[in-house]
Amino acid sequence: MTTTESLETHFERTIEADQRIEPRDWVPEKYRATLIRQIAQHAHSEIIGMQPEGNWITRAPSLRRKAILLAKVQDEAGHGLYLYSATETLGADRGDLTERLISGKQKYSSIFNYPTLTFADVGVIGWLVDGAAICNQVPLCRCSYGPYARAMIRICKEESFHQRQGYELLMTMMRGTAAQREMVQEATNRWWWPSLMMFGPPDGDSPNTAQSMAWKIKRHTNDELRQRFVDMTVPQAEALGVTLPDPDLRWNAERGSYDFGEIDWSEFKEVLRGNGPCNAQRVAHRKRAHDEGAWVREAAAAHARKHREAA
Ligand code: BYC
Repeated sequence: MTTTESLETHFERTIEADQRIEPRDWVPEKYRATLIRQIAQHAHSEIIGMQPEGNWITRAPSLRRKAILLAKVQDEAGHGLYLYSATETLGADRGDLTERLISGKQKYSSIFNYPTLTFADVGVIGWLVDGAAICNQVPLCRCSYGPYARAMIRICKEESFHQRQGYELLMTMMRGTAAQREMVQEATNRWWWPSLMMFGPPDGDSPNTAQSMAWKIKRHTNDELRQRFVDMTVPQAEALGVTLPDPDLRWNAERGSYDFGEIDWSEFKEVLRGNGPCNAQRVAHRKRAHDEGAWVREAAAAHARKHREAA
């Protein structure tokens, strides 16, 4: 047996036995590339995801709401940083990944290309967007790659606070005036379908799912998780008193799940092509922040160099 064969066998046995692959282990190049692609996209999503909600920090209606929103947006920065660190254990370079984000070579979640028009959007993002994120990310705590799986455990705990703060905000607004209730309904109407798109293309059009499931990076398909999210969210909408904007949404007793209407996949594709309502703004803002931070990176590098030389 050659060394590569034995390394490959070790990799396959580790996956088969449901144990974790660690940075010291040999992995097939495609496994490494798939993980870097997915984790980098995830990290970029957390960082770009700070923008839509960050838009409301200076206009939060009370000190309490402002403190909650600040904490949530800061958590997202933290998630981005853990995830960039996880890509570094695979040999990726953080500066290079940022460059790929800014130049449009790497994606981030479609959901963050929609505008936040009212303060109800803050609540609806917590409820639906973080709710969808939890559905997608809890299974990632069992991902075969150790550093990613461990980062996801902490991230999921924080996401569940994010989801609750959103739902609590919406509950408060629904107990308020008719205008506030209308704001919640209108925000729900805008965010519902893009939230369903977060789970990715339908299984038949998902080129990466089969291999990622075989490697136990993904534990469920895009459609399975989307269905789980719909089933979880419908009773929450009822408790809240809002209507989900889908006339085809109904309980299917035979399947034990909700049927739902056709998703507009042409909209999803357009957003991925860069033509969503806020793509250009989101990337330009990230680029500006990166350029403005150049002096910090230079100073940190000079400081590290000085210490190395002194040692
Ligand atoms: N948006 O073969 P598929 C958050 C791409 S952060 C854009 O199914 P895969 C939060 C996909 O990358 C939420 N692109 O791919 C933060 C692939 O393109 P490439 C982010 C999408 O990887 C702040 C192509 O379409 N969560 O929750 O097997 C505030 C074909 O798709 C999208 C994560 O990143 C999309 N929605 O499955 C609040 C979770 N969907 O790369 C909340 C980790 C698909 O081949 N990621 N694409 O050019 C995953 O679980 C998987 O990567 C996905 C896609 C389920 C997203």
